[in-house]
Amino acid sequence: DSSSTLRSNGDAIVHLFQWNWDSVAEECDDFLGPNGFGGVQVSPPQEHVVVPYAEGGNYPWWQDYQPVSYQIENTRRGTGEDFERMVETCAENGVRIYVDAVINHMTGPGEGTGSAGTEWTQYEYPDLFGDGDAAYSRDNFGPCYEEIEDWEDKEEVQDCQLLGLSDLDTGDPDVQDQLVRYMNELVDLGVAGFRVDASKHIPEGDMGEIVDRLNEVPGFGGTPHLYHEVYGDDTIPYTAYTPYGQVTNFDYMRDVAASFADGDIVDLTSISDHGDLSSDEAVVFIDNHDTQRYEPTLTYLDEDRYYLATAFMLAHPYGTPVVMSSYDFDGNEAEGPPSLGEVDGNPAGSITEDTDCSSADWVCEHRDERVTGMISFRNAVEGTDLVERAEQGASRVAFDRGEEGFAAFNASDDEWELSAETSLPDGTYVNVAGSGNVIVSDGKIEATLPEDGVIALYVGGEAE
Ligand code: LM2
Ligand code: CA
Repeated sequence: DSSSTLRSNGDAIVHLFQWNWDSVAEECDDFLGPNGFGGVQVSPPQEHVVVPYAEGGNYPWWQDYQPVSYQIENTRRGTGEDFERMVETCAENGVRIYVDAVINHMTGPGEGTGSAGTEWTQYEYPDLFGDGDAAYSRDNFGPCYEEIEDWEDKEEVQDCQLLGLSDLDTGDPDVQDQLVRYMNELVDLGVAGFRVDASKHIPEGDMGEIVDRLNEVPGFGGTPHLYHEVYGDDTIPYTAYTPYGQVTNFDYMRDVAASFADGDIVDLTSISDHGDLSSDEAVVFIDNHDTQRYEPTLTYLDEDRYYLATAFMLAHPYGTPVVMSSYDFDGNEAEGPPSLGEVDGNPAGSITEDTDCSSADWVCEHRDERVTGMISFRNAVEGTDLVERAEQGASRVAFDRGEEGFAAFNASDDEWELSAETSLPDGTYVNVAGSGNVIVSDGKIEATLPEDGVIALYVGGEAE
C-alpha cells in the first residue's frame, strides 16, 4: 500500500504570502520542517493577469486573484517545475502545501496577455471558458453579469460579480469539469490541501459537487484538507460551508486581535465556538493578507503585542491556526512583492525575488522566536485540554495544557509577577517563547513576565 507514507509535522500552517516556489522549498528544508510547521499556504499558482501599474502599485500582488488559465507553468513565482520541486521538498520535510484556489471567478474587465502568454478578453479564456458569443460556443458565466450590490441577497452574493470579476457559472458541468481538472492536477502533484478563495460566492451545492470529485493525496493520503474563505454573516453563515471542509473564522480574528490590542484578554481562554464553528471546523488567524491591508487591527507593525496574540492563538487548542508571513508594503495596499523587475522574454511581468528574511523587505513573522517556540509547544501538547491557572486584571492569563504544557500571557505595559499552580511535573524548563528558564517546584510556578511577555513550557522542553 503506497498511500499515507508521509506524516505531516503538526496542524499549524504558515501563509508564505507571495513567496516564490524556490524560496518556499528552501524554507521547508531549512526552517519549517525542523521547527515542526505542518503546512504552507502558497499564493495562487495559476496563470494570472499582468498589470504593470494599478492603484498606486507596480504589478500589484492581487494580479494572482484574476486567473487567465489554469496553467501552473508560469507565474511571477516560477515555473511548473519549480512548483513541483517545492511540493516534493516540502513533503519530504513533513510540510503540506496548501494552494490558494481561485475558482469563483476569472479576470476583471479589459483584455491582455496572461503571465504564461495567454491572450485573454473578459469572458474569453482560450481553451477554457467562454461566454457563448465570441470564439467559444459555450456559456460558462453568469447568470447575473453585474456587480454584487445587495449583500443581504444570497443569490446576488453568489451569482453576481465580486469586484467586477467575471463570475463563473459554477453549477455548469463544463465549468465544474475544468475546476476539478485543475485542482486534481495539483493534488496529483502532491498538493495536500486548498484555501478556497471567495467560497462564500460559490453556491454551497456547487461546492459540494466540486469537492466530491477531488482525488486522494499521494504520499500524505486521504482527501485534500480544505479551508473555505467565508466572511460569515446572517445572509450566508460560516456553517453553510462546514460540510465541505473547514472555514476561516473572521469572528475569531476580530475578537482575538481586538482583545489583544486592548489588553483585555482574560475571557479568551474559554473560546470554543466563535461564529458557531467548533474547533474542528475553524481555521483561525490574527491577520491575513487582506485584513492587514484593509482592516488592520493587529499586524507585524504592532510588534510585541501582535506576536503575543499569535503566540496565544498557537497555545490555545481552538481551531487550526494560520500564521501570516508578509513582505513590507509600506502602507501601499497594492504594492507587489519585492521583485527582480521584468525579465526579458518572460511574459509573467515582474518576477518575485528570492525571499531574504534578513532583509527589511521581508517580514517573516513565522521566524519570530515567539511564533516558532509556540509551534513546538503546540505540537508537544496536542490533544490536551486547557485548564486556566491564573489571571490578573483584564490583561494577564495563564493556563495548563493537560499535564504537558503551561503558558502565560501578559498583554500589558508592566511586568507581571506571576504565581500559579500547574500540572506540569516539577523541573526546570526552557521558556521556548521568551528567554531564560522557569522552575516548577511543588506544582507551582513563580516567575516575572516582562511587558507583552510570554512564558511557554512543555514536557520535552526541559533545560539541560
Ligand atoms: C479574496 N477572497 O475572497 C481575496 O482574499 C482577495 O485578496 C481578492 O481581492 C478577492 N477575494 C478576489 O479574489 C484582491 C484585491 C482586490 C483586487 C482583486 C482582483 O484585494 O483589490 O481587485 O484581488 O485582482 C482588483 C482591483 C479592483 C477591481 C478588480 C477587478 O483592486 O479595483 O475591481 O481588480 O478589475 C473593479
Ligand atoms: Ca459566484
